[in-house]
Amino acid sequence: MKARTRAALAAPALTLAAMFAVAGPAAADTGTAQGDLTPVPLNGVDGSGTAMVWVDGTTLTVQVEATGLLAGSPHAAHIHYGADARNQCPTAADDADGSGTITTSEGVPSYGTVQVSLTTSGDTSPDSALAVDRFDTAEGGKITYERGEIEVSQDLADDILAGDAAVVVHGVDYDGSGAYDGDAKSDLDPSLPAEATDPALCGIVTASQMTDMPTGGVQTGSGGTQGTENLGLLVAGGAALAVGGGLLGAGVVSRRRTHRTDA
Ligand SMILES: [Cu+2]
Repeated sequence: MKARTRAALAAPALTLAAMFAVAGPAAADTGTAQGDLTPVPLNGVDGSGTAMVWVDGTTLTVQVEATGLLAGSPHAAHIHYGADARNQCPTAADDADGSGTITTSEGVPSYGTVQVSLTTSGDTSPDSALAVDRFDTAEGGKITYERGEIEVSQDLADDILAGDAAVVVHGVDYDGSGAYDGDAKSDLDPSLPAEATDPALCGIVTASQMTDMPTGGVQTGSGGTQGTENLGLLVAGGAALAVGGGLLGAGVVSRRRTHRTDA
């Protein structure tokens, strides 16, 4: 009996602990960081863009809009940060080997390493840094990216809110051929041309006034967007059906009353 009582007392205590554990992240910092994306020097990109990051505890929603990118090609995009980095975008002085271009590696002393891969679906960790099939393709040279529910470490969330993270969009066209090609190999993956991975646009995102989340709710990348939207429609449809059913029920009731009054 005594053991049973103890167990019964322990259960609510655990539940309470679980509730606090859930409440923890929600009580963490929230805020937004945003920045303008500008061409990485020497890399021949005539483009621009904006990046916005909503931070809610350790969950990010990221929006990136950019133009002037190589059309019809996928553009890897990441949040970069480095504790030892300058937390700036590269300058022409970062062309360490004097090749006349800034490679991704040459940008690392300024913007740090890949922390988040801004993929359209699936994994968002640095493991997906070169998952070219899961990055946005620049239709007409433009990308419009939005994804929510990106989980990061508390440290990175703090670094972003501190204004130390960079959003970098990769993929350039040095020879103007209209495709990723050329003899120069990527410093990240020699099976890819350097054009596919060299940085095109960069922007440091810094704390900004709290801005409303994207309208239409948090979407989970273009891969997951479809599903989320459908889910939203399903839910909305279900609600409408419930309301409709209620109205129908009311109609039936009033009709009955009318009948009764007539009778
Ligand atoms: Cu990157």
